[in-house]
Amino acid sequence: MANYLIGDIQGCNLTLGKLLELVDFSPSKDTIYLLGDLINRGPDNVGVLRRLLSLGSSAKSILGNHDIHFLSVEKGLKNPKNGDTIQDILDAKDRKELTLWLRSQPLALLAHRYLMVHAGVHPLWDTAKTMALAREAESVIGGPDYEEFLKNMYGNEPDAWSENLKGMDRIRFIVNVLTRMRFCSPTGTLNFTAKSSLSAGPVGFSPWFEIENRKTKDQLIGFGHWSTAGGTQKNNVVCLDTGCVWGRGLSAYRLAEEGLEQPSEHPTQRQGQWFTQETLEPPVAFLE
Ligand SMILES: [Mn+2]
Repeated sequence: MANYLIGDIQGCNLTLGKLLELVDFSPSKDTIYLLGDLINRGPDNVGVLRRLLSLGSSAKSILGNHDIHFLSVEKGLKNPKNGDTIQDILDAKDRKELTLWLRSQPLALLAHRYLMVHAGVHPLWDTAKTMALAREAESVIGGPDYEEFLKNMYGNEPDAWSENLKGMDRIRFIVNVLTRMRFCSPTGTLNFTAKSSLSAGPVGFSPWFEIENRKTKDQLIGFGHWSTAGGTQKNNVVCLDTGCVWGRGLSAYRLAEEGLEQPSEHPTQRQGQWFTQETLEPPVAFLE
């Protein structure tokens, strides 16, 4: 009965297979939690999705920005971007089934004491609020206003949270936090101008998990999305994006069974065990 958090797969199905062998994954006993960006930039997106579907309830996924981007390309609302590799899903005979499955995946999960998101958690949201807002956005992505959402989801505004946000502005903000956020101000303003190293944020902004008084500071959180933060394990957060598609590796973090942890001042450090499979796919540069 092992539970694993796994970072951004991005179509690296071969590496995912090897990682599951490495941890001796048994679908009848174990559960893997995939932290979003299941597809894109890597070579075998169809393979990843079919594998996850076939694993049923032993693989639980959340959506990342690349997964949602695919939905808007699939719907014909966006052209593929330079470096996108999602054509294999568009050409697949089970395209419709795979797309429907993606649309029904959540934006956040709460399991084994971990809050799981692709990118981050807003400093003004506690765990219950985060889950409630994720459910709000999921019902739009999986519901009849789906096309309206895809038409309106691109954009960095609004950049601050207010309970009064309504309609697509509200949904866009929720999705931006959960699937794209990296840097944030202490009062919760988002900034999307910087993407690289943790220390290279714009003046006045920090990585979201370093905001001192964020409301989830006592909540264990697993996330992906930020390959330069991959392996980070502090402030109760653990970042699983270890840059598989950039030629580095795909990581799984085995959660300790509840009640069996060793006491430690750093809850994430007493919990998990890391496994990393070196990337087996060709470097992403060769795919572009
Ligand atoms: Mn991402």
